Amino acid sequence: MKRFEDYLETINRRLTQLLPACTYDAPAVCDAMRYSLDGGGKRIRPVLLLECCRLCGGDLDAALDFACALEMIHTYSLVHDDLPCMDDDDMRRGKPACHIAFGEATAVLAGDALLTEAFGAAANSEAAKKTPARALEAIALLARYAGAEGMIGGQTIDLESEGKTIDLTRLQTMDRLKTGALMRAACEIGAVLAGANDEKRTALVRYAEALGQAFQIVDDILDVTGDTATLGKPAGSDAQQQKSTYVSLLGLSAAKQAAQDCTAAAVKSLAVFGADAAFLRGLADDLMKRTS
Ligand code: GRG
Repeated sequence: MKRFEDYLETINRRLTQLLPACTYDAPAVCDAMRYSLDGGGKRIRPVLLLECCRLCGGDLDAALDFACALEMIHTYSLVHDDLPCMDDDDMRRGKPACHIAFGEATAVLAGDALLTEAFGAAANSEAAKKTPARALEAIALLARYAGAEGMIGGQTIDLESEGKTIDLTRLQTMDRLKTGALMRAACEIGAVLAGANDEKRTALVRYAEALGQAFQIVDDILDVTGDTATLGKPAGSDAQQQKSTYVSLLGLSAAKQAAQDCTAAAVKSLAVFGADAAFLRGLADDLMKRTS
């Protein structure tokens, strides 16, 4: 997928520029931030943001720092999720987790700093200069979807649910917040920055919700069927932590069917864009077939 690679290159180049140079008085935290952000990540969320912006006729250069901000927030969530007080995982993106490489306290600070820098990047973006009202709305969305009403809320349900069996409705709520909220942030912010009309914005929100659900179901499946080397993070950790997942509640075969159904729903929601949404359709299919 040529367009994916082009986005990836642009995002990675800009992330490197945005990260504070390690000439600060506190280089350890900068090293830990770079280490966690560098390489290994699929960059799905920033790619989604840029593509949704393009699809709605927006300015990609202006939106780029929002895309990077979202990846910083996602990366902070992974750094904190791996901490001993959370999932206590030693490996992430194919290398030792941040707290293993830099120590727990520095990993907490690196996550905090990535979250903070993300809002700085959004506030200082080209979009904020060119279309300040849209950028302000996008910053509010970023806060809402990353916060207690979004990803943090999902992580809270996750922690409360450890060692218990939760029902499918509760699992879906958890996934909608923990995983879906940042997917929704990506698609909705892309639309908002482009000044999309309600019809297009709603279509992209529906796409994001179904895609986020499919993404998490595949994550649950890979935790059972994948191997640690390919995943770049420990396989089997859901069962080890006695977490309820799509696979534990429905079984592998029904979970695979659910992932296909959600992917089909995501694809269907793009009808308003016609042929121009081919990239997003292909992305949904590729994410369902992913191995890591
Ligand atoms: C601890 C603040 C805090 C939040 C935790 C997102 C999250 C909430 C935890 C991460 C662990 C996890 C399994 C989340 C579900 C979403 C998910 C599958 C994340 C992994 O996303 P990928 O596969 O990761 O896009 P890469 O490394 O490719 O960027």
